[in-house]
Amino acid sequence: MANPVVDTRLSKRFDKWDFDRNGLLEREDFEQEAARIARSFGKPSDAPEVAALRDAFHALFDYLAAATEGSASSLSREEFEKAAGDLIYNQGEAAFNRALGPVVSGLVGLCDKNDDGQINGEEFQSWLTALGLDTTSAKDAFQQVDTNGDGELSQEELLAAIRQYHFGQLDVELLG
Ligand SMILES: [Ca+2]
Ligand SMILES: [Ca+2]
Ligand SMILES: [Ca+2]
Repeated sequence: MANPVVDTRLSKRFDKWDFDRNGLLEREDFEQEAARIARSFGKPSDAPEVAALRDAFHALFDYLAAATEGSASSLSREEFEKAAGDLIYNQGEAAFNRALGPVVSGLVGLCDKNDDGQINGEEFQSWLTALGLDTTSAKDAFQQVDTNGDGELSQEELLAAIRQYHFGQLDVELLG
């Protein structure tokens, strides 16, 4: 399954999530990432949407840690790439959606200003900004993720785009 684009993307994801740059992914790193995203949306740390995103990142960490044979409290780069790679390439879409769904739903919760459960063009701009992503091609990125073309990004479309990104089938970054 190995392919250079795909490996680079997982490795980049590791660097991004290793918040304290100690070469290991820990629960604390995932918590910091959730807090950083919440801050960039200007949400207080005790807001329910922030708690939901933090819980989702915790659950994702626990999932990945449980999938490795070594220590359950941290993941080396190799362990992360193996566990995340297995989830993405071997376990199928349903397992991927179970693991990443809460994170996507937490992000939608923070971003969804008009509270309709979907992300429109304006909300998508704030998503990209909060995740530290390039907004210059936001319009093009939006259209690629909006596969049914209804002008809204559903959670299903966002999840599918994240999975395709890691398969190297789509060049839209959604998680930073
Ligand atoms: Ca770390
Ligand atoms: Ca919305
Ligand atoms: Ca859509």
